[in-house]
Parts: sequence; C-alpha cells; structure tokens
Amino acid sequence: MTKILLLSGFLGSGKTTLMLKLAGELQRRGNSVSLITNDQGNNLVDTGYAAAAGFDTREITGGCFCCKFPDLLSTLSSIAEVQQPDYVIAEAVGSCTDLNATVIQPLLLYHSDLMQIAGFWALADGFRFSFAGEYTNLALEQPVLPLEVLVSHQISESAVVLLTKCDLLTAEEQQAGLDRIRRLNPNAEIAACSAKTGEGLKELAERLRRGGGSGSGRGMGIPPHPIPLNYDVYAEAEAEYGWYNGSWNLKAAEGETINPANAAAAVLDVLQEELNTVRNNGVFPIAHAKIQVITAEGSIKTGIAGGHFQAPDVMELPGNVVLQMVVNIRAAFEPEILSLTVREKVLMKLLESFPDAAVSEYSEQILTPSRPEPTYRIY
Ligand SMILES: Nc1nc2c(ncn2[C@@H]2O[C@H](COP(=O)(O)OP(=O)(O)OP(=O)(O)O)[C@@H](O)[C@H]2O)c(=O)[nH]1
Ligand SMILES: [Mg+2]
Repeated sequence: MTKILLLSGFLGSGKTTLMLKLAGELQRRGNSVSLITNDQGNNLVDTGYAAAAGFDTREITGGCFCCKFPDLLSTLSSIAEVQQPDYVIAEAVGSCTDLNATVIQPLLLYHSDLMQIAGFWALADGFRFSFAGEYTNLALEQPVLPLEVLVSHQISESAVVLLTKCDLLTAEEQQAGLDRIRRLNPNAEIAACSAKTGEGLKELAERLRRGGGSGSGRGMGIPPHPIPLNYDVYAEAEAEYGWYNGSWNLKAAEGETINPANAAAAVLDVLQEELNTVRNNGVFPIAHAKIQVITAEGSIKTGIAGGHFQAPDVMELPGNVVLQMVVNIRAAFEPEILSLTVREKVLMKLLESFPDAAVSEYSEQILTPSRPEPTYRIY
C-alpha cells in the first residue's frame, strides 16, 4: 500500500526543498514517489519547481488540504489507482495548522484503505527559531499574538519536528533552535537537517520507512490526540498575510540575452526594499517571497524568507532571450499593495536594469486567506 507523508511548517521553512531532496533519496533507494503541492491560489512556484525536477506532481489549489479535503481524497485516489507509488509526499500551505485534526485523523478513521500514513512532520525554520533568530522576540511558549499561536501550534501538533537549514547555523545556534522546539513540544522526536547539504536526509528516509504502523496507519510519528485550537485567532493569523501569485515574460532587447539569476535578484531587491522593514516584534513582513525563472534550458528558484535572501538553488543557468518569471509573495500587507509593488516598482526595475527589454503576458492573482472551514475537525 502507498504510504503518505504530510509536511507542515510555516511559510518559507523549507518544505518544498526537503520534499524534493527526500523524494530523490527515496528514488535512489528504489522507491517511487509522487508529490502533492497545495496553495490558496494558482500559478505556483512550488508545483513548477517540483515538476521541473522530474517528479509526478499534483497540486491542490484554491484552499488548504483541510478545507479542500474532498479534493485531497480524489487526488490520493487517483494517485493510488494510476501511479501506485511507494510514497506520496504532500506539502501543506505554510500558514495552515491543525492538520492532525483536519487531515490526519479523517484519513486514519475513514480512509485507511486508501493509503497508509507514514508520517506527519512539522518543519521549523532554523534561521528563525535559533538563538537571535527572527522569532527570538515571539512568545511561542506562551502564545498571545495570532502569529505566535499559529507557529506554536504547528510545532506542538506533530510528533516529529525538524529544525531545517542547519547549514546556515553555528553549533550553538542549532542547539538553541533544538532547545526551543523541545520547550514547545516536549514529547516530539526532534532532529536537525539541511536539505542543502543533505545532512540528516538518509536518517529521515529511514525514519519514513519505519514510520507507518500496520493496518490503521496509526503508528510512530502520528500523535494520537490533536491539540485544540481557537479558530478565531487562527483565522486572524492567516488574514495578516496578503497572497500574490503572478507571472510574466521578460524578453531581452534585440540581439541580447538576460541572465536569469540577475533578473531574479532585481525582483528580490525591490521587494526587500519596498516591503521588508522589520516590525516591532522582530518579525519581517515578508514571510516568503519566491521566484522561479524559467528558460528553454531549465529554471532557477530563489527568494526571501523572513529577513533573509535565499541563495539560488542553481548557480549557473545561461542567459536567454525570453525568461518566464513566476513570483509568489506571502507578506503582511493588503494583497493590493503587493500587486501595486510588483506592477509599479518591480516591473519598472526590470525595464531599467535590462534596457529595451519588454514585459508581456502579465497575469496575477491576489487574495487574503479566508477563515479556515475544514471539512472535518476531529479531536
Ligand atoms: N541554506 C539553506 N536554505 C534552504 C534549505 N532548505 C530550504 N532553503 C531555502 O529556503 C527557502 C524556502 O524554502 P522552501 O522549500 O521553498 O520553503 P517552503 O516551506 O516550501 O515555503 P512555502 O511553500 O512558501 O511555505 C528557499 O529559498 C530554499 O532554497 C536548507 O537546508 N539550507
Ligand atoms: Mg513550498
């Protein structure tokens, strides 16, 4: 029977990167893998990126797994019938929590014949959780602010919590991050990992193989009791973020090419300057801004997570005449502001940086996540 791993964790914590690396590790071990991405909107960097990496990738758009549970079920059924992979890895929307009550428990109770649950892992961004990280001033241990309630619940509700991006941390910072997670979830299995260097990946693949219990799927890695959550506060936390998903083509001037990494950097520089002034609580307005630049020869992905520019995943993608740019921004602004910033500032910067270039086929979707209304809530 196909096994499913559900990944949660706040926006930009490293879910997609880990999902792809883990899928690669599983394939090296002779296992087949399908992936599911999820978002409130469409035109997703994550889906394009996962598909470009060569994996069978489905997406559930227009809402999170919990509110689109019937869509999740039909996607799982179709994968189970058609691909019949050994594993499915599903990445939840980063601003989503309560997935144990709304996704894991319904799957276990009503659909255990479909797939075996092999794990429900929460990711904690190493950069934000560690000593002197972005979340230093957040009272995650005694949450009051909506964002504190959301992030704290994500970490508390999983039985396996991973501190990500450890390649960026000193040994002391890593320990501080792990200690913080331990305080938030004393019973969890906790590990540090880096999808960039591969640290901890083999152990995670092994952990996944052991993960599912027999029959019902209830086993190690699945906490039996979901943690109750105040949905008014949860909805408030989600509504703090505006969502922008856009794409366009950038065509170089006659006889020229544009370097994809330079084009991506121009976009991110503007977003950083226009939107990312740190707030009183130490948290940056941009939760995650990600960009995929696609050419006929491949694609690169880069972004800003919290206050930090993220290194492009591919160092060298040759310049090209036409670049397709897909940009997804989740930031603490009205979505209209995000749209204006892109249309008025970002596009202007691109046209300044690459004289006589032209932008075409612009499209965008903006939204603020609506109140979560899960199909099931089982405590
Ligand atoms: N240095 C380093 N960077 C990482 C690592 N994992 C992820 N990143 C970077 O962090 C950024 C966010 O990673 P994603 O995998 O897109 O995060 P996500 O949780 O899927 O983000 P959302 O889907 O927006 O919630 C990307 O730019 C990654 O390149 C890591 O292990 N080390
Ligand atoms: Mg992602």
